[in-house]
Amino acid sequence: MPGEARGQRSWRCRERIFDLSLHPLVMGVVNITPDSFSDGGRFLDPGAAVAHGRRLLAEGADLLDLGAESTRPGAAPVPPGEQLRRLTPVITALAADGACLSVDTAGADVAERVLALGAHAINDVTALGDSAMAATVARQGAGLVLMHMQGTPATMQQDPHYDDAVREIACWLGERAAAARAAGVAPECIALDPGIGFGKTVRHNLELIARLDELAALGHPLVVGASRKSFLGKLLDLPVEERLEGSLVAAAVAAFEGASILRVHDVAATVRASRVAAALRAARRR
Ligand code: HH2
Repeated sequence: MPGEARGQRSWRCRERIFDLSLHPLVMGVVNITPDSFSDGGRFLDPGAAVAHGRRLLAEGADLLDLGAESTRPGAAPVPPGEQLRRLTPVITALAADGACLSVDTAGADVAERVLALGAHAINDVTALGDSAMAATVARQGAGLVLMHMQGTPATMQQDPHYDDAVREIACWLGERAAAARAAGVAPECIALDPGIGFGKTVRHNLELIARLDELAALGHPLVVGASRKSFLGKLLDLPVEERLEGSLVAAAVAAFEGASILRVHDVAATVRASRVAAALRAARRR
C-alpha cells in the first residue's frame, strides 16, 4: 500500500493521547521475572525494577511495559496472584512518578487489578485469549496491544509454518482488532503487533519487519518488538548480550516501514536510531 495511507496518527491510553505523527514511541521493557530470555532475574526485586523503569524513562522511554510472566519458548505460566504480587509495588511507585505504564499480561483478572492501580495500557500477547479481556480494557478506556502468536509459548517454535506470513498475520490481526472493537474497545485505543519471534522462523521475522508497511492498511498503530531476539542471534551467531546493533537495525527498519511503537530493552540507543529512521521515512514521503 502507498506510504501515505497510514493508520491512526495517535494512540489513546486512558487520559494519555500519544501523537504518533513525528516519530515512533519507545516502549521500555521492565521484566519483573526470574526467567525472561534476556534479563531474567535482574529486576525481580521491586526496588530494582522501579530503578530500572526510572532509568529507562530518563533515557527517553515514552512508556514502560511491565511484565511479570516470561513468554520465552517453554516458559512456565505464572498464576495471576503471583503476577500481581510482582507488579503491584512497581506500578504503585512508577504511577506515582507520573509514568505511562503498559502491563504485559493475558489475564483479564490481572488487567482489571493493574488498571485499578493506575496502569494505562494492557499488552496482550494472546490477543484476547481471555474472553473477558476486551470488556475489562474497554471499561477503563485503556490502551490495548493485540499481538500475533502461532501456537503457545510451549509449542510456538516447533516448526512454525505459513504460506505467506505477512498476509496471514495481517488478516488475523484485522480479525482480532474487529473483535476488540465489537467488544467495546475504542478504535483509537487499539495497537497491533505481528509478534516477532512468536511462532516464526528467522525468515518469517525478517519478512514481517521488511514488509511492515503492508500491515498499515489495518488502520491501527503498529508495535514491533525485535529487541535482542533469537533471530538476531541466529543471523549474527551472537549471544543475547551482544545483540544491540542487530536490535537497532531491526528497530530502525521497522520505524522506516511504519512502526509507531518500538518495544525495546535498550532505550537510549533506540531513541537515537529511531529518530533518524523517522526522519528518513519523512524524507521518503515528501
Ligand atoms: N515480546 C516479548 C514479550 N512481550 N509483547 C509484544 N506486544 N510484542 C513483543 O514482541 C513481545 C511482547 C518477549 O520479550 P521479553 O519480554 O524481553 O522476554 P520474556 O517474554 O522472556 O520476558
